[in-house]
Amino acid sequence: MHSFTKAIVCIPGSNFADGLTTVDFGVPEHATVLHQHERYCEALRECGLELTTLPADLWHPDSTFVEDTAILTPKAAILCRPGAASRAGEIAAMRPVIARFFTAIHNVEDPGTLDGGDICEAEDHFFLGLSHRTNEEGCRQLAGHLSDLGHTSTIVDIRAMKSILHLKSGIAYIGDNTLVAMDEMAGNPLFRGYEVVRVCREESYAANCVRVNERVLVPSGYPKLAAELERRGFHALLLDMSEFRKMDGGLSCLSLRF
Ligand code: CIR
Repeated sequence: MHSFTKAIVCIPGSNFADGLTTVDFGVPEHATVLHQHERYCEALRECGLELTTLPADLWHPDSTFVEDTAILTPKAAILCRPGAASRAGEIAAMRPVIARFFTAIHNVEDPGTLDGGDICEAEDHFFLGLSHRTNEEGCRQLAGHLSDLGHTSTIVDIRAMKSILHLKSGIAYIGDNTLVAMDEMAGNPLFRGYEVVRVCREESYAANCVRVNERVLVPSGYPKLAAELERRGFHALLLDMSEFRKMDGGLSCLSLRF
């Protein structure tokens, strides 16, 4: 798995709680949101990343979930086209930031929609989640860009899965040919050939973990997965994500790593 040197993050706004959500875990507490975000940023720095921190964007309460705005590969960036109308404007804000670091920038065009949370990079292969946010045309356009860049991809249809918003709510690639997958997805034949760490139902939320250089960031409060990762030789770094979970957000969504 290639290593990362940089990440982009965006401070959650005071209206973070006005963002989209499908779960009923209560209203995020703003001071705790900020504290958890700060700790997340610190963890990325501990993993050796240099951060670009964008100020809160009050026009877009979901904008702290920067991962949904772009796909960053070693060779190029592909700007997404969010499936949720309230998030469309996040792309215009992200474009100049991405342009500081990437000369090759591609776009997903209408009628394609694509959220970064649906895209799981596993070395040279990408899994493209077909979801209620990312449509077939979005997948088709992205597959074309990826193919031009020398990558292969396969579509994973998650539209019938009520419990997850994005593909990466349910799976993560953590290097060493290993996928972490929620129980419902672990047996998917598309993942044959990978070591699959199955996440039990009670710990489903933790399937959204992130390999960053020597560490795997894992939400705290899911001890079985953390122990299993350690047993397999991965080094878990635990982060409290309680407030982001209330807005359907996972660990991966809070940064763009490259
Ligand atoms: C949304 O519904 O778009 C946000 N409240 C949560 C986005 C989470 N992003 C992700 O899983 N990649």
